[in-house]
Amino acid sequence: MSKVHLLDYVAGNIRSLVNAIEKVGYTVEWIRKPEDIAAADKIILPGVGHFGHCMSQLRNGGFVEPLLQHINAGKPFMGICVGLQVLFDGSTEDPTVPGLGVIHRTLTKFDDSDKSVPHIGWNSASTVSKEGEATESVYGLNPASKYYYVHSYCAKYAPRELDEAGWTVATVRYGNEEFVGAIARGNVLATQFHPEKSGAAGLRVIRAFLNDEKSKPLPSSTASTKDGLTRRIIACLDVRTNDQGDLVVTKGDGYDVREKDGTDAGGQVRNLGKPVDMARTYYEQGADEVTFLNITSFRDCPIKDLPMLEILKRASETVFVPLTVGGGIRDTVDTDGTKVPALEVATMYFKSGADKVSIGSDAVTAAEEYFASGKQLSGKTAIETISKAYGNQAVVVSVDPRRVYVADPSDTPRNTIRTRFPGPNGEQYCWYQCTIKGGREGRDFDVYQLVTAVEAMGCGEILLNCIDKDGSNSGYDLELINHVKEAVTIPVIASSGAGLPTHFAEVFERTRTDAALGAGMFHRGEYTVKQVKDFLQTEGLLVRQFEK
Ligand code: 1PR
Repeated sequence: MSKVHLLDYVAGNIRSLVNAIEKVGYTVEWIRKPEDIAAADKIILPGVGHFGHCMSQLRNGGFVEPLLQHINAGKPFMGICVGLQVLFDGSTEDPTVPGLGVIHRTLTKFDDSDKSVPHIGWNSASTVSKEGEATESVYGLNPASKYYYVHSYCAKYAPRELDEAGWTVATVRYGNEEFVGAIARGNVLATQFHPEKSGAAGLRVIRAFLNDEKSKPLPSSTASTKDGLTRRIIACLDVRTNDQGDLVVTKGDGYDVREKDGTDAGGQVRNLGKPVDMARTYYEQGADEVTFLNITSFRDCPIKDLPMLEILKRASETVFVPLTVGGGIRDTVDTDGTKVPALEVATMYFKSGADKVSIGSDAVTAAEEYFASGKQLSGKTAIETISKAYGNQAVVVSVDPRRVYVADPSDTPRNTIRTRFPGPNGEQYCWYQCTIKGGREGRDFDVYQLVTAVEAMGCGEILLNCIDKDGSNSGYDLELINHVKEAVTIPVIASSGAGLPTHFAEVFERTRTDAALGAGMFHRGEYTVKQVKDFLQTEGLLVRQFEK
């Protein structure tokens, strides 16, 4: 088998990239030291997290000069995400750290006054000529396809500096900003998006680079998709062991995952199927992301044997869209008494194929301490340590709130809203109480406080569940979503309550949510992800089409 050299200079999720390279028929050789570069024919440089951290890893490792020699010798080089960014002169993310200086532009942060940042989701990368027709496919790029982006900094598109320097630029628009989605010149290709997480469209780009297919004509029928971020649909699998010890996908209603049998203890744990098989099914139905939530955290299991690690390894071999894993991401004591920091737990998940980790209970505890300390950051929380190492786009906080009704806002110090759905005694106001331990323990702390604290700590996205709505098939809590969207600029995923395709249209049309999640309605086979996306398209909403 032909091979490609991979430079893993910064901890990150490269298992998915290795799986994607092997999927297109190549094997990976690792670059461990600078001398290995001279022996490499093709090199791929991945990268997640901070520009400065990645550049300092390259410099401290002695890789900069050999990489520039490889590029200047005309040998094939591909940079992915921060692996694209380091090709530039620099980035305002770390103004004192020079880049490799191959592309003479400086990256800047997205304007977050009119949109969520990071830019997370599926967007275009189009080399459509100024006359508007798509003429050629540069390295397999297709203006009709969508690709997965997750970044806060970008290279604004500047025709003079780039095109006149001989670069072919695939541009992409986010809000009112047009930036570089992919860029190519001679032996160099770089993508801001993650081709290894962009389904078949992304695999096509990796295959074209590895096969040295710089350009080929596009079918005349190719039409560009509408510019902009698609509506992101996420399938969520709550995972736990059933009473027979088997790992199953289950689903609660109001977080109660046991069948109703008239007893207080409840019946069997709902068994809705096998996690890896169901994840693949949802990928093939067009899910834009898949989330696994380990809802029992396997308390008596050695860390290295966590069943979710194996699930991620197997799922990432066939699911080429982002994978998030939650449940038990916190400082932990192993079964032998060894202390295992949250960062180490997260690293095990990233190395097993996760792209994002989701933190629930621990985030509430950290946020309470943040407020108790007068909004001082300790630098020691799971959120801070993991986002510092892997970038904020790798850290999701999962919120498990429930409504607490009050007759008047003055009845509580918590952040209240006026609700259109009065409480049991006609209360016109409510606040959203944070809970931990899967909803089993309520805290005197509200969701508005939680999300503002975790955003300050470096969380990149909010998974906004709702205990009152969970499993209800009655639609999302739109008031909760708007309440949270007023508090943060990071993306929010609406979760809990979806039962019909119209619920997805409703949440996108009546809130500013950045994504919408479904669980029970998919697991029970009532609707497929494709049916939801097809319905959204008929409603005029932009969705990504699954490509085989
Ligand atoms: O606290 O960091 O160990 O994380 C535990 C994680 O497990 C959290 O993300 C928490 O939300 C989740 N969790 C814990 N217990 C349960 C439970 O159900 N007993 N699942 C649970 C919460 C939320 C979604 C669900 C949506 C959509 N489930 O996973 O899928 O509510 O459901 P629907 O579309 O069927 O309405 P930590």
